[in-house]
Amino acid sequence: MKRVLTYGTFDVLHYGHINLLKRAKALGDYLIVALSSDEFNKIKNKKSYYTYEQRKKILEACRYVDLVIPEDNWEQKILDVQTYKADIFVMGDDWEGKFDFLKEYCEVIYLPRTPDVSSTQTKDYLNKTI
Ligand code: C2G
Repeated sequence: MKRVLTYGTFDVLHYGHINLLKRAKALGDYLIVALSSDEFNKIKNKKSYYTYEQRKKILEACRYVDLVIPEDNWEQKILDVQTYKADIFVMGDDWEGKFDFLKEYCEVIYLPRTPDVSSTQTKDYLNKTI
């Protein structure tokens, strides 16, 4: 039973997120998503359209996601890997190298981002068309 762990805000869920979640799940049998809390988004300077609870509900409806846990800070990853017995840590390659410190605890894989789609782009487009 290979357990995969990934992190993110996943606001205004789009096919780039789904591509990431699908490939992450395909690396194992069980996918845990640590979802950025609204407070942590502030620390990341990210303003999400949907609240944590709304983003959690949307992610839980995704067939590739088995468990959603909160991401509250930058420092929790090592403890999360140990607590949830993650075998593989996965992130999009915009984070390439940033989490290599986890290699002591689990496999670290960066996957190519899906080009030309982002929550920001979608929100900007919708703002223009309203
Ligand atoms: N992603 C992707 N392709 C896109 C957009 C996003 O593969 N077109 C991936 C990102 O690389 C990330 C995941 O989808 O692995 C979630 O993206 P965000 O919600 O933007 O995550 P981010 O704000 O980068 O948070 O501690 C880590 C942070 O919480 C990561």
